[in-house]
Amino acid sequence: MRQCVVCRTNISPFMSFGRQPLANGFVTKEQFANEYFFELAVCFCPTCKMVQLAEQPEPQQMFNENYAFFSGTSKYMAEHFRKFAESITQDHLGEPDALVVEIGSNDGIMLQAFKRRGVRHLGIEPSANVAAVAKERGISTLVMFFNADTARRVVAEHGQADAVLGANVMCHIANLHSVAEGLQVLLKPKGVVAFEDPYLGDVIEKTAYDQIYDEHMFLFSATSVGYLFSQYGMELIDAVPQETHGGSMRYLLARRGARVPSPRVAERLHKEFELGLDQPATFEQFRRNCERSREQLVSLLRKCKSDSRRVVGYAATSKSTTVLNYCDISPDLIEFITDTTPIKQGKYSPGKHIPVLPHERFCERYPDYALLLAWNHEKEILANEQEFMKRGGKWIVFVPRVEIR
Ligand code: DWN
Ligand code: SAH
Ligand code: ZN
Repeated sequence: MRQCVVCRTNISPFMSFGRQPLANGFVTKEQFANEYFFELAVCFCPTCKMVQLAEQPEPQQMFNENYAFFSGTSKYMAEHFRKFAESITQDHLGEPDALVVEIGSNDGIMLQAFKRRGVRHLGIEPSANVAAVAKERGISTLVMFFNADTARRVVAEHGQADAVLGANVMCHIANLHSVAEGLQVLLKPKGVVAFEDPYLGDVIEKTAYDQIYDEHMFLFSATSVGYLFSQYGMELIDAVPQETHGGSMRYLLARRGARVPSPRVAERLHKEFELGLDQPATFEQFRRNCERSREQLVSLLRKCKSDSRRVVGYAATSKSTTVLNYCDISPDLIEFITDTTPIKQGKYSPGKHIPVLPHERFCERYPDYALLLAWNHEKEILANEQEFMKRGGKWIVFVPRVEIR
């Protein structure tokens, strides 16, 4: 038995993905013998409705000076963050000398839009290598983990913030209580918090189980986010669906009574009730859907192999670590994975040790099939890979269902 991180109710896992390595733990051959593994299991709390990992590696083990994910690898995401910054500036930065703080600012992909507008900004980013890229771009960055202590330090040095932003970071932080306390400290009385993360509703509807890996400690819904922050004198004032990362939700929060909540909040809570996101049976069904997806993907890849077809993985995403390890997909089924990130290239995928090679290697000799491991970037990738398709190349996808396209 474990206790829910949010409300301390006793909980137990509804499913396990077995032994998993760090999702971004790309390794050299010398590191194979000492690779770290942990049990990736997921729990649902019937009281506060938070979906959470039973166990997460230490934050410093995942987020450090060798962090492998650089946000700037997707042009579509850069455009998404430009629009995010624009909507915050228009709707929430009325005050002169307003301050924007971003948690998990990575290489500065979002803050650069505020910098360009001359808005006072600060990024809080513990992974020193990605933070260094942001700093080179002239973006003020504090290389620290966000928590209540960090928030107090920021307030002492810069004052309170008009907007505190986060993308794909809140769901990474196990100590949500310290985050919520930190937001209480950091936010001006009329300030706004806006953060987005992969949405539980999309994960369930699309059987997108690859959103579950070490870094993703939580799968949020409006219901669970509202519950958590209500304990800290804050309320959900909006919930806006996003297409990014295969289906995300942007949550806007303010101090209770400071803003009038949008009718979208009540509508979303009702939709989540209809979807059964508060019911254990929904997660039992999800587990069965994952098992079926695994069987279908493995038998499709085995068939490709017996037909002597070449299959290459496209994009060495964090998400793919769960898929490859859960489905036990080794280099006998996938020749290599192509990825544009220099620090992943020349290394091997976590756990299954599939070689990661630069994009040029993909173009040099197109395979028969590309397994679309970055299915969330499908539009961008297909636009770039017209030539592969012209030459008869096909995509194997597994979300929302296993199929060849
Ligand atoms: O939440 C998180 C999100 C924001 O980013 C983090 N925990 C880690 C990471 O997750 P991911 O690795 O699943 O992210 P992406 O954006 O789906 O994948 C990016 C990877 O795909 C990079 O290694 C670059 C690669 N890529 C590529 O090789 N060619 C991406 C695109 C768009 C491409 O055309
Ligand atoms: N916001 C970017 C990066 C997401 S990856 C984007 O959406 O593309 C998650 C980032 O959060 C990593 O850069 C990681 O180092 C950072 N992070 C993890 N824990 C954190 C914490 N406690 N405080 C601030 N950033 C954190
Ligand atoms: Zn709970």
